[in-house]
Amino acid sequence: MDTRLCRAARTLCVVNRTPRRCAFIMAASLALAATGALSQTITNGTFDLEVPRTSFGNGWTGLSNDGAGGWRSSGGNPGGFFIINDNGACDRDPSISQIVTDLVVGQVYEISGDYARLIVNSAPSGGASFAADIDGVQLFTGTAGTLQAWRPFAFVFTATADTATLRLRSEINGTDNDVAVDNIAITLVPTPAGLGLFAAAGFGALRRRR
Ligand SMILES: [Ca+2]
Ligand SMILES: [Ca+2]
Ligand SMILES: [Ca+2]
Repeated sequence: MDTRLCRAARTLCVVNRTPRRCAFIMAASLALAATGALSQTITNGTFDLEVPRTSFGNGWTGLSNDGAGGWRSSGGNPGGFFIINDNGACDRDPSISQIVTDLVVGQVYEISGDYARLIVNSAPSGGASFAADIDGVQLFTGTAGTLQAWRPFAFVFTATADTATLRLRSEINGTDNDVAVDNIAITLVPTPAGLGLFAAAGFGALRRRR
Protein backbone atom coordinates (compact mmCIF):
# COMPACT_ATOMS: atom_id res chain seq x y z
CA MET A 1 0.00 0.00 0.00
CA ASP A 2 1.12 3.58 -0.63
CA THR A 3 3.12 4.56 2.45
CA ARG A 4 1.28 7.89 2.88
CA LEU A 5 -2.10 6.17 2.70
CA CYS A 6 -0.87 3.44 5.03
CA ARG A 7 0.18 6.08 7.59
CA ALA A 8 -3.14 7.89 7.21
CA ALA A 9 -5.14 4.70 7.67
CA ARG A 10 -3.17 3.68 10.76
CA THR A 11 -3.63 7.15 12.27
CA LEU A 12 -7.36 7.03 11.70
CA CYS A 13 -7.59 3.53 13.16
CA VAL A 14 -5.91 4.81 16.33
CA VAL A 15 -8.31 7.77 16.50
CA ASN A 16 -11.38 5.67 15.66
CA ARG A 17 -11.09 2.69 17.96
CA THR A 18 -14.36 1.13 16.81
CA PRO A 19 -13.34 -2.16 15.09
CA ARG A 20 -15.99 -1.85 12.39
CA ARG A 21 -14.91 1.71 11.49
CA CYS A 22 -11.25 0.70 11.55
CA ALA A 23 -11.97 -2.23 9.24
CA PHE A 24 -13.78 0.12 6.87
CA ILE A 25 -10.85 2.52 6.82
CA MET A 26 -8.34 -0.25 6.10
CA ALA A 27 -10.57 -1.73 3.38
CA ALA A 28 -11.04 1.70 1.84
CA SER A 29 -7.31 2.27 1.94
CA LEU A 30 -6.58 -1.04 0.20
CA ALA A 31 -9.16 -0.23 -2.48
CA LEU A 32 -7.55 3.14 -3.02
CA ALA A 33 -4.09 1.67 -3.20
CA ALA A 34 -5.36 -0.70 -5.90
CA THR A 35 -6.67 2.20 -7.98
CA GLY A 36 -3.59 4.37 -7.58
CA ALA A 37 -5.77 7.17 -6.20
CA LEU A 38 -2.88 8.76 -4.32
CA SER A 39 -0.71 9.54 -7.29
CA GLN A 40 -0.80 13.33 -6.83
CA THR A 41 2.66 14.77 -6.54
CA ILE A 42 4.71 17.93 -7.07
CA THR A 43 6.99 17.53 -10.07
CA ASN A 44 10.57 18.68 -9.45
CA GLY A 45 9.63 20.02 -6.00
CA THR A 46 13.27 19.82 -4.92
CA PHE A 47 14.40 21.75 -8.02
CA ASP A 48 17.00 19.20 -9.02
CA LEU A 49 16.12 20.07 -12.62
CA GLU A 50 16.35 23.53 -14.19
CA VAL A 51 13.24 25.72 -14.18
CA PRO A 52 13.16 28.62 -16.68
CA ARG A 53 12.55 32.15 -15.36
CA THR A 54 9.67 33.09 -17.67
CA SER A 55 8.37 29.92 -19.34
CA PHE A 56 7.50 26.28 -18.66
CA GLY A 57 10.07 23.62 -17.93
CA ASN A 58 10.51 20.59 -15.66
CA GLY A 59 7.16 20.93 -13.92
CA TRP A 60 7.06 24.66 -13.23
CA THR A 61 6.09 27.78 -15.14
CA GLY A 62 8.14 30.86 -14.33
CA LEU A 63 6.57 34.31 -14.69
CA SER A 64 8.09 37.82 -14.37
CA ASN A 65 11.39 36.62 -12.88
CA ASP A 66 14.37 38.82 -13.82
CA GLY A 67 18.00 37.86 -14.35
CA ALA A 68 18.88 38.19 -10.66
CA GLY A 69 16.30 35.52 -9.89
CA GLY A 70 15.68 32.11 -11.35
CA TRP A 71 16.92 28.56 -10.88
CA ARG A 72 20.21 27.75 -9.19
CA SER A 73 21.84 24.31 -9.28
CA SER A 74 23.34 24.52 -5.78
CA GLY A 75 23.08 26.48 -2.54
CA GLY A 76 19.49 25.46 -1.79
CA ASN A 77 18.18 23.38 1.08
CA PRO A 78 19.99 21.40 -0.24
CA GLY A 79 21.01 21.49 -3.90
CA GLY A 80 18.92 23.15 -6.58
CA PHE A 81 16.36 25.85 -5.72
CA PHE A 82 14.57 28.82 -7.29
CA ILE A 83 14.77 32.56 -6.46
CA ILE A 84 11.45 34.30 -7.18
CA ASN A 85 12.63 37.81 -8.04
CA ASP A 86 11.73 40.88 -10.07
CA ASN A 87 12.26 44.61 -9.56
CA GLY A 88 9.66 45.22 -6.85
CA ALA A 89 6.96 46.41 -9.22
CA CYS A 90 3.58 47.04 -7.58
CA ASP A 91 1.53 45.93 -10.58
CA ARG A 92 2.87 42.39 -10.75
CA ASP A 93 4.48 39.67 -8.63
CA PRO A 94 7.16 37.29 -9.91
CA SER A 95 6.13 33.67 -9.48
CA ILE A 96 6.44 30.02 -10.35
CA SER A 97 3.38 27.83 -10.73
CA GLN A 98 2.48 24.18 -11.28
CA ILE A 99 -0.73 22.35 -12.11
CA VAL A 100 -1.22 19.57 -9.55
CA THR A 101 -3.14 16.60 -10.95
CA ASP A 102 -4.92 13.45 -9.69
CA LEU A 103 -6.70 15.19 -6.81
CA VAL A 104 -9.97 13.88 -5.34
CA VAL A 105 -12.74 16.48 -4.99
CA GLY A 106 -13.53 17.16 -1.32
CA GLN A 107 -10.25 15.72 -0.05
CA VAL A 108 -7.93 17.91 2.04
CA TYR A 109 -4.28 18.24 0.98
CA GLU A 110 -1.29 19.96 2.54
CA ILE A 111 1.24 21.92 0.51
CA SER A 112 4.58 22.32 2.27
CA GLY A 113 8.06 23.56 1.51
CA ASP A 114 10.96 25.76 2.58
CA TYR A 115 11.52 29.43 1.77
CA ALA A 116 14.25 31.95 2.50
CA ARG A 117 15.38 35.48 1.74
CA LEU A 118 18.81 34.90 0.26
CA ILE A 119 19.56 38.31 -1.29
CA VAL A 120 20.10 41.62 0.56
CA ASN A 121 17.13 43.48 -0.84
CA SER A 122 14.53 44.24 1.76
CA ALA A 123 11.82 46.83 1.42
CA PRO A 124 10.41 46.54 3.98
CA SER A 125 12.04 43.81 6.07
CA GLY A 126 9.05 43.04 8.28
CA GLY A 127 6.12 42.90 5.87
CA ALA A 128 4.67 39.87 4.13
CA SER A 129 6.67 39.26 0.97
CA PHE A 130 5.89 35.65 0.06
CA ALA A 131 2.56 34.11 -0.85
CA ALA A 132 1.18 30.79 -2.01
CA ASP A 133 -2.05 30.53 -4.01
CA ILE A 134 -4.31 27.70 -5.04
CA ASP A 135 -6.33 28.52 -8.17
CA GLY A 136 -5.69 32.24 -7.66
CA VAL A 137 -6.76 32.29 -4.00
CA GLN A 138 -4.03 33.38 -1.58
CA LEU A 139 -3.82 30.77 1.21
CA PHE A 140 -0.43 31.51 2.79
CA THR A 141 1.73 34.59 3.34
CA GLY A 142 5.20 34.79 4.90
CA THR A 143 7.51 37.61 5.95
CA ALA A 144 10.99 38.07 4.52
CA GLY A 145 12.60 36.70 7.68
CA THR A 146 16.24 36.49 8.64
CA LEU A 147 18.64 36.79 5.74
CA GLN A 148 19.76 33.40 4.35
CA ALA A 149 17.75 31.36 6.87
CA TRP A 150 15.52 28.64 5.38
CA ARG A 151 12.12 28.34 7.04
CA PRO A 152 9.39 25.75 6.57
CA PHE A 153 5.87 26.68 5.48
CA ALA A 154 2.67 24.71 5.05
CA PHE A 155 -1.01 25.25 4.38
CA VAL A 156 -4.00 23.08 3.54
CA PHE A 157 -6.69 23.27 0.89
CA THR A 158 -9.71 21.23 -0.09
CA ALA A 159 -9.74 20.03 -3.69
CA THR A 160 -12.65 21.37 -5.74
CA ALA A 161 -11.56 19.61 -8.95
CA ASP A 162 -9.13 16.87 -9.93
CA THR A 163 -6.51 19.49 -10.74
CA ALA A 164 -5.40 22.67 -8.97
CA THR A 165 -2.88 25.37 -9.84
CA LEU A 166 -0.28 26.04 -7.14
CA ARG A 167 1.42 29.41 -7.51
CA LEU A 168 4.30 30.68 -5.35
CA ARG A 169 4.73 34.48 -5.45
CA SER A 170 7.37 36.86 -4.16
CA GLU A 171 7.41 40.68 -3.76
CA ILE A 172 3.73 40.81 -2.75
CA ASN A 173 2.07 43.98 -1.37
CA GLY A 174 4.57 46.25 -3.11
CA THR A 175 7.57 44.74 -1.30
CA ASP A 176 10.89 43.89 -2.95
CA ASN A 177 12.07 40.91 -0.93
CA ASP A 178 13.33 38.11 -3.12
CA VAL A 179 12.17 34.79 -1.78
CA ALA A 180 13.86 31.51 -2.65
CA VAL A 181 11.93 28.23 -2.47
CA ASP A 182 12.84 24.55 -2.20
CA ASN A 183 11.34 21.17 -1.20
CA ILE A 184 7.77 21.88 -2.36
CA ALA A 185 5.55 18.85 -1.66
CA ILE A 186 1.93 17.77 -1.40
CA THR A 187 0.55 15.25 1.09
CA LEU A 188 -2.85 13.82 1.92
CA VAL A 189 -4.41 15.12 5.14
CA PRO A 190 -6.12 12.12 6.74
CA THR A 191 -9.70 12.87 7.72
CA PRO A 192 -12.56 10.34 8.04
CA ALA A 193 -14.64 12.38 5.59
CA GLY A 194 -11.76 12.46 3.13
CA LEU A 195 -11.14 8.71 3.30
CA GLY A 196 -14.87 8.20 2.86
CA LEU A 197 -14.63 10.13 -0.42
CA PHE A 198 -11.59 8.10 -1.39
CA ALA A 199 -13.41 4.90 -0.51
CA ALA A 200 -16.34 5.78 -2.75
CA ALA A 201 -13.98 6.57 -5.61
CA GLY A 202 -11.86 3.47 -4.98
CA PHE A 203 -14.67 0.95 -4.65
CA GLY A 204 -16.37 2.44 -7.69
CA ALA A 205 -13.21 2.05 -9.74
CA LEU A 206 -12.75 -1.53 -8.56
CA ARG A 207 -16.34 -2.37 -9.47
CA ARG A 208 -15.84 -0.93 -12.96
CA ARG A 209 -12.72 -3.06 -13.42
CA ARG A 210 -14.55 -6.30 -12.62
CA1 LIG B 1 16.77 21.40 -3.57
CA1 LIG C 1 13.44 42.00 -6.17
CA1 LIG D 1 4.97 43.06 -6.63
